[in-house]
Amino acid sequence: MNVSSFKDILRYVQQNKPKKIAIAAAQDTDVLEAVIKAKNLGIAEAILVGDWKKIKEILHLLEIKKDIFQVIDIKGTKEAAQKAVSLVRNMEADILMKGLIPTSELLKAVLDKENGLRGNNLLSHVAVFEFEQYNRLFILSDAAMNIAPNLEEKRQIIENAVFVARAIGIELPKVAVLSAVELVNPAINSTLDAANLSKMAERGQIKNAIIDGPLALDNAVSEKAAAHKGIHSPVAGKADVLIVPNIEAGNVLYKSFVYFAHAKSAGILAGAKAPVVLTSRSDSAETKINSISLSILMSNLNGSVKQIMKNDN
Ligand code: COD
Repeated sequence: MNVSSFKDILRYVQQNKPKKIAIAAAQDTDVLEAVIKAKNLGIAEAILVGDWKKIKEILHLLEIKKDIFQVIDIKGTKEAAQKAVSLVRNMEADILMKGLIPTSELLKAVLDKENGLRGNNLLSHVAVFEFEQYNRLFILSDAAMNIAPNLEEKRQIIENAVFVARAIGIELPKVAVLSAVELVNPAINSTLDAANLSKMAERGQIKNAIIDGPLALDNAVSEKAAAHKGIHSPVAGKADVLIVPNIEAGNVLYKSFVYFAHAKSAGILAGAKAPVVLTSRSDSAETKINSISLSILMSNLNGSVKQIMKNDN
């Protein structure tokens, strides 16, 4: 599969049977609009877990029949999150999506050791971007979950991002571990981590990707900038995946892509037993559908990509 736009992802997931999304605290107009659209596109069904009275009012305002989705009436957001997580855990739903609930509350339910959705890896946020001037998708991580990852956490963040890259058809993704400069500077910790991660990849401690760093953003994405600096690297200027040093750098880069570069975007949590869609209030309707499509793609390929990675190890 070769994917170079969100339209390609949507077309791809439309070829499969609709997936089931469990919405935690579904009493949210934007989220309900997104799942109605996903249903109309034929890509998803939903189980609405939340305050039925409020959900009913929203569906009425949207002029949508109140019985189009299965509903589980739970008023408390914490309890709704636990129920939605359990639906995914018990495989009654394929994907978890955040409704009207604080992110931290949902993440607590997801991270719960006994009843959550933790897999063997760290959970991390993986964002995908489509820019008008590039004919390929870019991946950015972690802009929203892990605050100040250490070396081992960054290794797992890379693994999750590579998993998503391969799901969108980038067989051997080029991963740039970003910092402010492209030379190792002991005073800038992220340059040390980046150099270590590159070496770990060389030694086979991170598989299925070509990894290089430290790289600054310009020489990661612009061949001209890389040539100007005399950087000889298979990743420089050609990166598919951008790994940021911490959540602040990631979040600023994410928002500058959207606000200054008008990038189209999608985001999911990877590394869990199933994809988690964590859209925020400020996300456009298009971003919400892109994120749902991406989560469906991940859910479809979950088994096969995991298998591919297992075989490669
Ligand atoms: N993956 C797997 N397990 C994790 C992860 C993870 N990413 N993070 C924490 N855990 C586990 C820990 O090992 C531990 O067992 C348990 O969860 C609790 O760990 P704490 O005490 O570090 O976790 P919390 O609850 O204090 O914090 C976890 C959050 C994800 C809530 C925290 O990291 C956070 O607030 N992240 C930023 C979220 C945010 O504000 N994003 C911006 C939105 S755009």
